[in-house]
Amino acid sequence: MTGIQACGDYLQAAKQIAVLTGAGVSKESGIPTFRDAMEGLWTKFDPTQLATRRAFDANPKQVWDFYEYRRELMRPAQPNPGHFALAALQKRFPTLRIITQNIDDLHERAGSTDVIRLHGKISQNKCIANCQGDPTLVDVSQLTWDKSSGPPACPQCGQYVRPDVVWYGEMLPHTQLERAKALLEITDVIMVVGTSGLVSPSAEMPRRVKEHGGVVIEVNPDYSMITRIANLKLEGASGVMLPQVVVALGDK
Ligand code: BV8
Ligand code: ZN
Repeated sequence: MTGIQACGDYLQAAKQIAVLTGAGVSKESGIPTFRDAMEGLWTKFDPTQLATRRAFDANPKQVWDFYEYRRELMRPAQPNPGHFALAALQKRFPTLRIITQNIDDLHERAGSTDVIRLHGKISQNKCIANCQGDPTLVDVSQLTWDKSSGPPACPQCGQYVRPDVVWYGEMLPHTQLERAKALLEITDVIMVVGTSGLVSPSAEMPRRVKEHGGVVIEVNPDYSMITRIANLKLEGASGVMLPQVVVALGDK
């Protein structure tokens, strides 16, 4: 029996399937993973140092420009076969839910629904003070400001506008984290796709499932922090492996 067939059998027998995705699932859409070398002027920066409140407070323009650069990188990106395969699996197994660390919107654009987003959305911005409630989203396309000066001011309170993403050292959105925890409690098969398993608390989630007797399936071309606890590893790109799982399930 191949790994693909074994994966299909695990999914078929599952009572509740969760999928945890990371930057690797968007790699074949042309979005560099978080730990890929950054191109151009950003090569000398460590993203984990820039993706912090401290960096923003110290130099709002630098951090704002870092996100504008990444938004530019992401603009042409389209969902890839891996995203579409996950949407197909959710059609086949309607209670399947995706928990994503990614800040792009490719899962939703591929047709996945009810995605649990742990780290926010790079396409959205919010008032740094959440002056009208958490979050106070700000549509910057309606604002005019000197774009070379960095972030605009919140139209309500005048404080800075920032990307609606979770920075290192910041708590994850409470409702999303609670939804993820509740899902994991009833999950008996978790597929972990395209994550190095380096960032917490998402990195601990597969272990939670394992601890209460669940099965961990990893889809990743490389070794990761998840590999050591995986019951099954599909060693390869998600855009190649996941469509094969959908085909293997097709005639069952
Ligand atoms: C928190 C949004 C409580 C921003 C992101 C010391 C001091 C302070 C904090 C900590 C500390 N030690 C640990 C922490 C906690 C910290 C953390 O985990 N740090 C790490 C660096 C050690 N976590 C936090 O701070 C979190 N908050 O814990 O709150 C708290 C509060 C205060 C103090 C302590 C605790 C908040 C974490 C959220 C950070 N924000 N993103 C932005 O993007 O700009 S995380 C960022 O990394 C991305 O969202 C990304 O998704 C995520 C994880 O990375 P991966 O997705 O795994 O991507 P990566 O590049 O690493 O790996 C890609 C994988 O894909 C690889 O394995 C590769 O092999 C594979 N791949 C490649 N191609 C393919 C593929 N797979 C499949 N198919 C392919 N084709
Ligand atoms: Zn405000």
